Amino acid sequence: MNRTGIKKMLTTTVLAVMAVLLVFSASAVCDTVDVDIKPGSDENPVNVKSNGVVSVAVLGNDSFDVMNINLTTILLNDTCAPIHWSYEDVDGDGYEDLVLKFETQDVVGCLPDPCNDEDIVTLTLTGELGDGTPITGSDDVRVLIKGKGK
Ligand SMILES: [Ca+2]
Ligand SMILES: [Ca+2]
Repeated sequence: MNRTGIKKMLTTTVLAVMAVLLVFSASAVCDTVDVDIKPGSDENPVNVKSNGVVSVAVLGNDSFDVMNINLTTILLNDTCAPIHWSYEDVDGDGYEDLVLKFETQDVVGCLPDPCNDEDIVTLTLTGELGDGTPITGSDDVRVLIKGKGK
């Protein structure tokens, strides 16, 4: 084998290794899921003074069964865990959705500090499926600071 042949072989080997690495890293990427904070509301207002709960739906579809989600792995912005969950078809598309409830004050704790009235903040939900596949999805909320001083 001449010099060019060896060089060609090395290049091919390097390319093959890179391709394998690429496929491997792609498979480790999170599955993106549809998240709808406050199903039925597009504005998703969150009143920072509220002591209620914020509903967050993870929407199922023909290729994603929300039953596969490992509920104990779910976190909002890496910090808040849901206090309650149920399965219902919130958007009426015929596919069961997962509806999570978070304490509003826990969600407020995820917001940037300071936060201004009418700020739009993106919250990200993460979790894992039963087989360990990571999932992620996000939606925006509109911050409401009622009773603020002038
Ligand atoms: Ca919404
Ligand atoms: Ca649905």
